[in-house]
Amino acid sequence: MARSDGKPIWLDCDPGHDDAIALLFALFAPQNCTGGSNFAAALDLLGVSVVAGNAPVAATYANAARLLTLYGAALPKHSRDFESDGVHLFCGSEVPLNKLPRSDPDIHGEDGLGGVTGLPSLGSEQVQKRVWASYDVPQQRHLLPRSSPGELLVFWHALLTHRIKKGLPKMTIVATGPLTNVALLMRGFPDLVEQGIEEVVIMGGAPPGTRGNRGPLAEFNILVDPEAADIVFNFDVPVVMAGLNVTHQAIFGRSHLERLQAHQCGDQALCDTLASVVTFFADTYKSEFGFTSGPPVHDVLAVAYVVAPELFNCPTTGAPPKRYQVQVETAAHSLAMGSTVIDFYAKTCQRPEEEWWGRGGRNAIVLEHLDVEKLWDMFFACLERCAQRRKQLGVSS
Ligand SMILES: [Ca+2]
Repeated sequence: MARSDGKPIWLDCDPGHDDAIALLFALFAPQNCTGGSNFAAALDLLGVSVVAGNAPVAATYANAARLLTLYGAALPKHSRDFESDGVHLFCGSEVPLNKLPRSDPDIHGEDGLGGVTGLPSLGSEQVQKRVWASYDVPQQRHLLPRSSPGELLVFWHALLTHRIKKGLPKMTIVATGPLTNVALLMRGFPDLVEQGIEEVVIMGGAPPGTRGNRGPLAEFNILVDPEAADIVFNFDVPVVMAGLNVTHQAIFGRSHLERLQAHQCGDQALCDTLASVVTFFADTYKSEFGFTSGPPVHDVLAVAYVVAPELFNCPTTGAPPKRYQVQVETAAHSLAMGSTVIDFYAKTCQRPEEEWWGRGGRNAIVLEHLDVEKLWDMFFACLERCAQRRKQLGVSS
């Protein structure tokens, strides 16, 4: 099929329980999540790349391939298919730019999707087709390609060049893992980023006043690769930050879980798998951080912002999120490593915001408010659309 006319996005992620649900949003978010009958796609997901983060990159790659298969995402016809609605998948960096790799088994299990049931197996024919769909030379006898951010960068070069030459709309990057791959793109092809990227929406960071979750002041994604985050925040392209201050509002509570377990979309297998995602995540968030009402599904916010930025307006004034200068602490010896320092009163901004999104200016929009119930309305609309897709493919229960 031809591509949809939704907003073109690329998802760079490290699945991950909340990445799994972010991917559902990226594939199926409708333009109108509460209107019932309007099922036009809000987004056109061009591809997915993975990075080392919640788990080593081999695991996040396998998880992304299994999730794309579960959701019934279309396969690209070949490695340079830019025209059909296929969703490309690439394996990005296995290490941060300048820090030792670290993963997060206490929250996500050893393989990144601990406790999740009902996913198609890595060795199955459908998942293997997905694993190799965007690689020209399958490596015989291996279930996964070797990690090579070079393959991803070469593909991004071809994709962005194609889109710029054809005059297609700029692509938004949604990043829900450490920012290694996105930083490599910015360092490798700055001109293509300037011409071909609309904005970069990240889940990451913890504004001053918010506790970190994996450092005293640091959120996990930024902590894993602070140098990459420093590059991304200070590139002259709009950056939107969904940090812990706002993602901790996105609690998938008991009533939402019960609604999911009621199988209203008619696809019991899909609902049960997603319920296992949420339940494991709820358990680890309870034991690790004392969240008793449900897990904060951080990563969905970055995708939801692209779909419906009005969900993040101030509930009392209706004002949109504000833009500030954000800088990242990269010093390895500092207790504050990976913290995101925000200049709320613009005391250090040296350049007017209308001309500059880079270093020294107001370089990021910082999300602070969230309409939680509309977010979960969107989740159930995505679920319904995914169930319809799986029914068309004949894979639902
Ligand atoms: Ca993630």
